[in-house]
Amino acid sequence: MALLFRSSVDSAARWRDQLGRLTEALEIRLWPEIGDPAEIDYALVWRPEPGLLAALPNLKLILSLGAGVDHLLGDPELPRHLPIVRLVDPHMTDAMSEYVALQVLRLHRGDLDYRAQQEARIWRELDQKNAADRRVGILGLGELGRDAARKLKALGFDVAGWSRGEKAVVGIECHAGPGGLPKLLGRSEILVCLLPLTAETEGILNARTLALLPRGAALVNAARGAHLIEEDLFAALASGHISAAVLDVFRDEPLPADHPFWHHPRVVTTPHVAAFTNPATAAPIILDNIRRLEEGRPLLNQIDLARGY
Ligand code: NDP
Ligand code: OXD
Repeated sequence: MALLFRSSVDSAARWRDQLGRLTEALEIRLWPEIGDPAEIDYALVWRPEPGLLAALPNLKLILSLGAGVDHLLGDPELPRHLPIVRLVDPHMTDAMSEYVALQVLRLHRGDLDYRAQQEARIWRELDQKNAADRRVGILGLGELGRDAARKLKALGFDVAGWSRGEKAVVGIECHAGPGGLPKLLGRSEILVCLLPLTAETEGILNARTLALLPRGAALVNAARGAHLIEEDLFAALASGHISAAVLDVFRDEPLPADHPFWHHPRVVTTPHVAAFTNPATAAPIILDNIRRLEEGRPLLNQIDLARGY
């Protein structure tokens, strides 16, 4: 059995070591040294070049190196008849919830204002709300959104979430579908985006939806840059309707050096690091799915191409 590893992130050696420690049955081939393409059974990939997967005639399964699969679905030659699985790793889920908690607390406790005051040597107490009086809304109640919602709830926040289908999550006010979106937005003083990028969710953070947030609301986008219409966020920040934004993901990554997000006083950026894929914890999960396929058992976290996630 042979697995092709291809990632736009420089992690190939770590993955080869990690997978090699767990199995001798799988020959790991690191792109571009793929040998005979007809010998490749599995492809473990992050942003593979379009056409690469279609050039593997005996491929059986495509495994995403991340939770998202939008990096695959843009390939016009994607072999759509093959199963595609995404990564769901509890350690990654914990990491995302840490990031969300950090940023929600930063916004809740006025950290940007205190940083600005420190810069200007101003000693002034600002208003302090209880977490129970702070309404947080989460777009996406999947693996990541549900965990973040529960952990924010445990910190005392008043949390609601939005998903495609109806959901019940203990302690969380749940909204669903297009009809539920205005309800979620209208109550969200801090809005967190944890949606997959699909045809339906692209550009969902736009002038119309931002306008539905209460005046002074703040945004955390840890999902995908293409969820956000950047010009609309700049306009909402300029008018004061949105008070601050924390952005981990961008339309262009790395964020271009001359991009205005870098020095906007009300924008915090991080370089797509909310939740890394960690070879040590992810490799056993990936191998489990390969074994499942070999043994004819159901795959875990297989995506639905029609839904796009
Ligand atoms: P899941 O597939 O588990 O959850 C997706 C959630 O979004 C589900 O609740 C789903 O609804 C909801 N959703 C999808 N489409 C719609 C829609 N049209 N309307 C309303 N709700 C919708 O994904 P994960 O939680 O595992 O991951 C979410 C995303 O986070 C990834 O796709 C990736 O883009 C991003 N991510 C970012 C990382 C980073 O470091 N910045 C790291 C990891 C992931 P339903 O439950 O009804 O299906
Ligand atoms: C992912 C990511 O989708 O890191 O896993 O963005």
